[in-house]
Amino acid sequence: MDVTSMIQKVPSAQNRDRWIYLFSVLLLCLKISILYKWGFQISVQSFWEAILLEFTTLGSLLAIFSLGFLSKRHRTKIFFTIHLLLTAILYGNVLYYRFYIDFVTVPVLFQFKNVGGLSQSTLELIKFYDVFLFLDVILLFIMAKHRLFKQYSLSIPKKVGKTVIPFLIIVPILLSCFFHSGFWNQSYDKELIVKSLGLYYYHMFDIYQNSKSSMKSVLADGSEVKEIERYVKKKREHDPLSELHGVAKGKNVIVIFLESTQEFVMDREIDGQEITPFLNEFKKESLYFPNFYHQTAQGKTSDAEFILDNSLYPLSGGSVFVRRTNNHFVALPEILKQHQYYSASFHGNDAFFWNREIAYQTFGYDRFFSKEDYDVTEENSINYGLKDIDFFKQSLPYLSQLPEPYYAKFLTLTNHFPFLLDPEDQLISAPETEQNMVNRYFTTVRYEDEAIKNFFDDIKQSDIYDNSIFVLFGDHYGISKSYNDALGEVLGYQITPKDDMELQKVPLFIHIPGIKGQEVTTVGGQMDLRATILDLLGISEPEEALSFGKSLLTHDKNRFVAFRDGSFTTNKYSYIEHTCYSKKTGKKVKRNFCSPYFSDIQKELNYSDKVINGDLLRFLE
Ligand code: GP9
Ligand code: MN
Repeated sequence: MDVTSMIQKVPSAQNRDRWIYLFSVLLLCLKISILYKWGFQISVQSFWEAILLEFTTLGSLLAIFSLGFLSKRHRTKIFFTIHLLLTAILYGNVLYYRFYIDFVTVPVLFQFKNVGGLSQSTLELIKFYDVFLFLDVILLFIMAKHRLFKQYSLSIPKKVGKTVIPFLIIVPILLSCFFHSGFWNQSYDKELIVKSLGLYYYHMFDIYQNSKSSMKSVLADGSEVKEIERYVKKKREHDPLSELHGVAKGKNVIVIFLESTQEFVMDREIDGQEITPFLNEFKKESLYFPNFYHQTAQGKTSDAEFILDNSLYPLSGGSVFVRRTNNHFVALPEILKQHQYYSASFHGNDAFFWNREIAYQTFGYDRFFSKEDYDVTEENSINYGLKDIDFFKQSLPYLSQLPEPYYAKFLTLTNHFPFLLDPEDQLISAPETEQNMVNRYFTTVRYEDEAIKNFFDDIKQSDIYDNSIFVLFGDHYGISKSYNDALGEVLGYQITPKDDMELQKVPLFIHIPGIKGQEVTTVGGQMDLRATILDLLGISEPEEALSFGKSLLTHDKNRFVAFRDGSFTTNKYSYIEHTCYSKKTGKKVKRNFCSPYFSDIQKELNYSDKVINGDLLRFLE
């Protein structure tokens, strides 16, 4: 390289643009590299993987910033704007990741209000040290304004500019795609994509994936349905009828979503006081499932609702409630309608939240009792809406007027991040970890337990109780991985990756008046709820439905619970972050113990995506 050409004079404006270009790319690259490790906890397995990630990120930045050179004027302003925009995208990801341990996807932007929007939940996630993430922006601004470095001319020989920069943009990404070729098939594993492409190429890939999936429903011709049908049939083949098949025939089905309630709260005390005194007793009179997992993703409660009603996997990006309400579905309300059931959902929040008012029409609900059906005042509401105790109180008169038999779904709300409670509703003292959010969680769960107790006290006074079965379950986690240190303090052990999966257990109770309580240890997930309810009602899955769940009351040693990111658990093994663990010993074991499940799990997640993205159920009518 001709060094003298590096120091020859170039026109001053051009010179400033080049310095800004160089610094923008390098500063942003440095910032992201730090965040890969400390902000996003990307687990790189080897030195080469780490280097590739650095270079793909550098390449993406060079590519994006190079666009500025397409303009002949205002380049400094353009570089600065790009820098600001990329920093905003980065910070958006940092905030989202802090709670959800996940990366932003295009659909998340469309459901912005539902992931906290600009509410207290978001403010809770902002930390004072975040200002450091904007230092480079200030530095660049000063550089541009005061024309720092103007005495040093930055000249890049044409040859170098034409070869080195394109080389840096293209070669690392090609190498990385080759190195991580698996991500094409596992495009639901977002950490793997970010690891393979770097954050900014990940976002481009996500935009590409989303536009592709929108096209899928236009292009689908139904030819894929047969293969999926075969798979579903085979999965259910040889399933014996459960002993409780049809035991609840014709009864009302009352489902209660326990907001953010995880299994670890059961039978646990804080300062000698039970967190869930009612539920601890209730489980003795119910079928209780201690090995039941939530399978939700970015759609949170709406995913739990979608899974329950459709027995399909949620999308890896965004919520079906928001993205796919024009599809044809064969949801639980529709199936039950064929058996003369009326369906209603009850929720003390706005009807538009999670696009419920539209989604419920798609799924066949007859009535949605939302915020406007309740008397909501400053005193009886907190956080997202009506307090649980008032919610149940005000819902009962509506419930008793529904035509029987009915399927009624209650969505509780008070135990929602950031777990706010008025002092008069705090029924136990909070633990005293350094994370207030974690401490508050236990008090809102205790409040929720009280609300459920009141509901059952009231309902037992009416004849609804004897004519109904009750299904109560946690919709998703409340305490995300980010708070593991504080949570570990309360639970009394240090949380490791394998514990993370066990912490995704949520309590499930099926209470059938007249049937003795027992613990059912089957390993299952929310995907299995619909099959279990239909099993109890003595109704079989309709021919025109494609669903992947299995009744939790039938025995099957090949069961697995697959999660949206491709991890899974069985009665013996758990597969987490590409590592196989024995559940008995908690130790890593050889991959071959987990590998027999790989193919079915990948198939199921892909088939489910195909059903949703291709709107395939319309071909089965
Ligand atoms: C709000 C309720 C809670 O209406 O569904 O939403 P979440 O954040 O848990 O999905
Ligand atoms: Mn929820």
